[in-house]
Amino acid sequence: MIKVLVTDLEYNKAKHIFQNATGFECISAPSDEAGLAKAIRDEQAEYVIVGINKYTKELYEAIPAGGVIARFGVGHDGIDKAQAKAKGIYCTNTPGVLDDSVAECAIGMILTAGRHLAICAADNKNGVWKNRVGVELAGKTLGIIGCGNIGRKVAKIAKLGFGMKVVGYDIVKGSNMENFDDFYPDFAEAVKNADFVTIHIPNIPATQNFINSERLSMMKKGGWLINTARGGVVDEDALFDAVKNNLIGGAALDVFKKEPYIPQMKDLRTLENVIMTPHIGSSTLEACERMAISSLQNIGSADAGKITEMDVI
Ligand code: 8YV
Repeated sequence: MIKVLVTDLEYNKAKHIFQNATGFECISAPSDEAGLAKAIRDEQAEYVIVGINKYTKELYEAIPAGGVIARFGVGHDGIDKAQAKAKGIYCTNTPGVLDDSVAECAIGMILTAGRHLAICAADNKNGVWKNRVGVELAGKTLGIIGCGNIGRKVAKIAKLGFGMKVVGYDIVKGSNMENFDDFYPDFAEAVKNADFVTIHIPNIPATQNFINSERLSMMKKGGWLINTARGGVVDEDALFDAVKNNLIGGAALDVFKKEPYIPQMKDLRTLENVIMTPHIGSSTLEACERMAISSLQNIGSADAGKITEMDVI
């Protein structure tokens, strides 16, 4: 049996997969680095499946050479790949298995913003019956920041499903852009007429606070910012000021610099036109099953010495 430690949040997201994976003994483990490292040593494990936590030292010291850190998901900004490589540890992720879920979540946030669904629902729960006039998505312009797998999936839904005009921004124009009406390598051009701007870029050193006060000022007045990517790419205090000062219409955020959310200098929770969800973009039954299976497949390939079959990051 291949022993695998799975961080508790991820284990619980796909418990039925981890409990019934033929050939694997999957054990739930703490998500914090010290607790996870201790569990690895106690279980003499060489394979772990982890979520989005940032791991900086003890994890890499606990896993033996030839072991695997398998991300339950795509973004791997929490993994120190260089440190892992130096210790002969493989790191993998699960590309392509959560695109629909995250894209649908982004579209849902656009709809929620456009029709004030979150505040209307909250009002009703509080005995407030208040009609709020929103906008149709049909004919509106959607700016997509980052035209990779998820960005292109959002474009398809927005264009074919809602009749939106889709404008893409990226540093280079890739292929499969058939659902984009326009594309610009210039951020200002891509967002200046956008009623909604959705972010789908990775959290890397070059994208830290990519959405800053300058870029927010380039957005259309009344436009909404949607973020289902990573909190690191948005300057949250600049966003607070842009919404507070009505430079933009509002923001729908599923990811934050600190998760669970802790305000930077200014508290986004105090703004009516900021919608906040707890990093649920890929939290669907289907995506969690696929992330679990893909993570186990990567570990199985490593255990069989089939390195070329792994989604190495
Ligand atoms: C998390 C994500 O991995 O894939 C990503 O980059 O942020 C998410 O899918 C997942 O929520 C961890 O449980």
